[in-house]
Parts: sequence; structure tokens; C-alpha cells
Amino acid sequence: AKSLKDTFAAKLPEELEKIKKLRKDYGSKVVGEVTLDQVYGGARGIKSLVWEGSVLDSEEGIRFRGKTIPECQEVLPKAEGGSEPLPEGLFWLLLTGEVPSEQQVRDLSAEWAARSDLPKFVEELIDRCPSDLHPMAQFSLAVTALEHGSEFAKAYAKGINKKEYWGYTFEDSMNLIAKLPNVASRIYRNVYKDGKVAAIQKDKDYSFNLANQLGFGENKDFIELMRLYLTIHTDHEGGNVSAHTTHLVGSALSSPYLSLSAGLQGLAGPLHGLANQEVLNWLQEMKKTIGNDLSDESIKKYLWDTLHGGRVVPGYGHAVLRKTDPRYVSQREFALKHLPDDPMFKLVSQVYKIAPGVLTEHGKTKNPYPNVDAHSGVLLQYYGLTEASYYTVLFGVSRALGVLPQLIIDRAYGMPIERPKSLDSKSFAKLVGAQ
Ligand code: AMX
Repeated sequence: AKSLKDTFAAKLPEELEKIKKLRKDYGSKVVGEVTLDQVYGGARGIKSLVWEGSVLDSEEGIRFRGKTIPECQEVLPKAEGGSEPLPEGLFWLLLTGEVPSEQQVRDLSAEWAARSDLPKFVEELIDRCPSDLHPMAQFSLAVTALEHGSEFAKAYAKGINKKEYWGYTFEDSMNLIAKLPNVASRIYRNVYKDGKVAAIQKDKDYSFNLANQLGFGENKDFIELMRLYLTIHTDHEGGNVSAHTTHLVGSALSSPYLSLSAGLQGLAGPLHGLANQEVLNWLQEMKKTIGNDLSDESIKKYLWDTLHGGRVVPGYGHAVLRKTDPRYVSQREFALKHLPDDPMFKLVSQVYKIAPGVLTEHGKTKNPYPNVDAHSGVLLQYYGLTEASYYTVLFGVSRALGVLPQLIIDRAYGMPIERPKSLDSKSFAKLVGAQ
């Protein structure tokens, strides 16, 4: 079967030609205008990034290369006996725009397993971290240290032609992704367990290996959950903090290791990826407070208490989405299939029923519906992965599979160093004609 690198390389000339022509014919066309509110409002809605893997519709949610999550669940290859897609297949789709064959996905699993070994000093670095250093800090630290093996950085130092950038970026990205289960599980086993990490099984898929290394290899349903989880957290177009940061840092020709590490630092913020940790803690607090009374009234009161305390309801709202996140829906469906009677799932379902009304009445958020993070922790805790402070690491492993394809594409397109324009408030005032 044709390899991923060859598939990408074969399509590249045609893609480059299309962009060249588009820019030649329409390069000076206006694609949008920018208001002062957008400038002060976190650049919301300003169209200024090219991101090929996915586009986010505010009503419908994410599409990966034009495919919705249910469509991906349908067409992407699955593990033997499994029913969830393999994230290997989504990585292939994001990079090439093509749905891979079963064989191509099996080959990719094998390739990642073969590249998975960590340098000894990185293992030691992780082992030396105090267990109260947040797992996300340990994670980005380890990814930064993997820079030691960057083929891109080495080749660049030697002096390479621009046309060769993407090939080295590809190799680094493949090596980096391959090593993440070893990194992520080592952090988990060190911080919460006995520090012993199972070896990668070279004939198994990526999600099996991660699940097994975390200590859940006996549980088929947990492995399936990992496959779904790692597929749906990959990519959410280019403007979110982790994707944009990875892309931005990469534009300086920092290697994939340094770029992803920066992206992970952004993912670690509570308004972004850390929200999955926040959600579980918040639900547990709620459970403590309201006990077994899951009535509409008591949930409503708890939500208002959170809001009156000047806090956000974690897992709700989104910068782009204006409807329930399809990533939430796919996890809800997984729960309905595998854990319909779990008390925490029941709590999540009750919050889903009540929170949109409360948030609407509160009147601040533009989106009162749940996002991806409102559900993931409840699935993990059901299977015994109860350590909420670890959850964002799993998000980060998946996010690597979403942002690194674009980094390869960035280098293949020859994208320049990114450099938007800033002005001081005085200059903006003058620009809009303020007196
Ligand atoms: N609870 C309470 N208030 C909320 C809210 C929520 N869930 N979501 C938004 N608001 C508030 C904002 O804080 C803001 O208040 P302000 O005017 O006092 O500053 C106001 O509503 C308007 O915000 P917005 O335009 O609707 O949202 P945004 O684009 O600025 O921010 C997000 C988006 C996700 C950061 C925000 O909805 C939020 O903080 N949600 C809770 C945290 C969360 O779940 N984050 C994860 C998002 C998904 C992800 O990245 N993994």
C-alpha cells in the first residue's frame, strides 16, 4: 500500500498549483473587514488563517476534510472487532484529504509503534519531575526535550533547500506522535501509580498502546473510548489557542517539537483544554453539595451559585460554536451505549437539560450549549481513570494528531513567518476617527 508520505507528496504539486492560481487570479480580493470590537475582542471572526484539515461551522460543528464526526465514524478504518474509528485514519485524512485503506492504517499503526522509543534522558527528565508539577507542564517539558532528536533542526543547521522543509517536518511529526504514548503514560504512572510503564506492543494500534500503558489494556471498552477520544479531540480548525500557537511558533521554523510544546502550553489553560479537568471537579463538587437530589431545582440552584460566584460554567460556551458540540454528542452516544446508568453520566445529562436555559437567562455567553469538555471526564472516570488533573494530557495527545498535519502542510506550502499588525490604543482611536 502507498505510504502516507508518498500519498502526500503525490498530491502536493497539484495543491500548490491550485493555490498559486487562486492567488494569481484573486490575490487582491477582499475576504472580510475588521471592526474595532474584533480587535479588542480576541480577534474573534477575523479570517486570517489557512487551515486545511477542518472547518468549524457555528451551527453544525466541525468537519474534518468536509466530513462530519458521524461520517468519519462511518468511513474510517476500525480495529478488528472495534466499532470506533482509529485516530491513525483521521491523521491520514487530515494530512491528505483522503480516506485511507485498512492496510494503510495498519501500516501507520506499525510505523508509529516502531518509532516510539524515548531517549533515556527524556525518561529521566519525566521521572525527576515532582509529582505535584501539573501533568501538562511535565508533558510540554518532555515534548520540548524531544527536540534533541529533531531532524528538521539538524537539517536546517546544515543548510537545506526550502523545498525539503516539509519532508523533515513530516519525519519529526511522525516521530513525535509515535513517542507521545510513552511520554503521556509515563507521566500518568509516575504521578498516580507505581511508576512502571508497559512496553509498546508493536503489532497493536496507537490507542490500544496508550490505554494499555496507562493501565487499562484489559478493558476493551476503555480502548474503544480511547479510539473515539483521540479521534474527536484532534482538530478544531486553526484559530483555537493550541492550534494557532503551534502554527505560529512553527512559522518561525521552530521544529515540530518546539511548536507542539508551545501549543500544549496553551491547551493547558482553563478556558481551553484544561476545561475537561475543571468540569469533572465542578461536577464532583456539585455532587457533594446536592447529594442524590438531581431535581431540576437543585441543579438550577447550583448553576446559579456558580454564576453568582463570578465563575464560568466549565464545559459550556464556545468562541465559534452556537449549538451543542457534535464532539459532545458523540461522547453522549458512547455513554448511552456503554454506561447509561452511571450516576455521574446521569448528572451530566441533567446539567445538559438545565444549563442552556440558565445560561440563556444569565444572558452573557453567546453560546449556552456544551462543548467537548463537558463530557469527556465522565467517560474516563467511569472506567477508573479518575485523576482529573491528568485529563488535558489525553486531549494534548489527540491535539498533536490534529495540529501537526497542518504544520507539515505549512512547510509544504512555504508559508511565511506570521506577523499580524498591532497598534496602540491611541492609534486605533485616530484610525476610527474618535474625537
Ligand atoms: N459560563 C459563564 N459565563 C460564560 C460562559 C460560561 N460557560 N461562557 C461565556 N461566558 C461569558 C464570558 O465569560 C463573557 O463574559 P464577560 O463579558 O464578563 O467577559 C461573556 O459570557 C461573553 O463570552 P462569549 O463571547 O460567549 O465567549 P468567548 O468566545 O469569549 O469565550 C469560552 C469562549 C469557551 C472561553 C467561554 O465560553 C468559557 O469560558 N467557557 C467555559 C470554559 C470552557 O468550557 N472552555 C472550553 C472550550 C472548549 C475548548 O477550548 N476546549
